Amino acid sequence: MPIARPAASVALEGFELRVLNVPLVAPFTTSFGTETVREVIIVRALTTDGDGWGEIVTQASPLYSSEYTQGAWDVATRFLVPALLGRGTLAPEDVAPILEPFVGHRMAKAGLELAVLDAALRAEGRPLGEYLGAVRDRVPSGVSVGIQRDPAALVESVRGYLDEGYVRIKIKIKPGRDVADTAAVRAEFGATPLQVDANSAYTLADIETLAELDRFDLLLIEQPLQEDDIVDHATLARHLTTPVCLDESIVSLKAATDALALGAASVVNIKAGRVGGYLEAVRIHDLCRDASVPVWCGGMLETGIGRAANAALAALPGFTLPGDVSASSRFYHRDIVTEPAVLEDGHVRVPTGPGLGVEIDPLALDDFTVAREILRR
Ligand code: SMG
Ligand code: MG
Repeated sequence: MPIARPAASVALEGFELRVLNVPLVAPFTTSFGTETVREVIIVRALTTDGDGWGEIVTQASPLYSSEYTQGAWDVATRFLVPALLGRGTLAPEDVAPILEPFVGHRMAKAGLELAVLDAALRAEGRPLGEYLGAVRDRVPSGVSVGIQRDPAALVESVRGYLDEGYVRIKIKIKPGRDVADTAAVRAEFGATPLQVDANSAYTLADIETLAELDRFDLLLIEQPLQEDDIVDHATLARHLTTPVCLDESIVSLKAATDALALGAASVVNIKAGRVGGYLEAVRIHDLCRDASVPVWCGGMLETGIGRAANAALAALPGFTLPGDVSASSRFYHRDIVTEPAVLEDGHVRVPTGPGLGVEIDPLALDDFTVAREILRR
């Protein structure tokens, strides 16, 4: 369903942007590298009716996508924020059209849109979940497990998450760390819903290796090939019994439409940052729902701000698979919100307060801030 009732306009006074360095509880390793600190941009929209918060989910280096933190900071401060402040009074639904002339930079746009949306909804006393069309008050919680030292260490890591109650396991794979790792987890945890994520680490030359994963009864294989390999993903999908899910490739409603038309994906990972905002994310959800294609909510190691918004998004009816919407403690000892998301019976609650429904912990925010700039009208 498209957004049923638009949000009210807000009068923008400015934006505050901060780069945060938030330590991770443990290193997180994917096919493209290892992170020990989450470098992220937090946005605060300053309006005459109060503040709103958003998160730009870029990483320090352009390894997951072409976007990265310093690039997002530059484009936001140089082009995107001035365009929004130039408009002055605007509704959250106006943000994407105003920023549309600037090519790409979807994560930066998404973080700004979320801050405006949060400000508008807080002023109206309306929860984000209700605005987006949530139909659940809690969402099943999956966990993304990074590449470990060896398959035995991976099994122990997975065991810990299952003991905590996570209802679905995703393991990261890369060439040389795929079949044996998946086999080890499947052998130890027979009935566990399991999926793998390659973060674009393969080519069609690896098609027979990827086909070996078919015997592990996986929910899906996520983004085996490059971002723009849509036709190759379709070729691969015809060769595998494991459903192919796209993450990096789905950068917009148009990309999702094309991928489905070509048979490149039978499952879609929706990340608001990657597609330019929560409103575009809802449009992709609607497209997939109409096409009976299951979707799930991806994660970008969000702080409590983005994590609250992801829980709201994941509560829409088409999100029929558990998402990477974990408890805050999966990544952080200390979050920047006063009530970080917790795991309850394998689920994360959808906040019910106005806007994001979470409050910022100003001390934590200050402690993690490494750069700060305020732009005013
Ligand atoms: O937030 O739980 C999370 C992270 C989930 O694995 C995750 N995200 O490709 O899906 C993905 C990755 C992108 C970030 S990797 C550093
Ligand atoms: Mg992924």
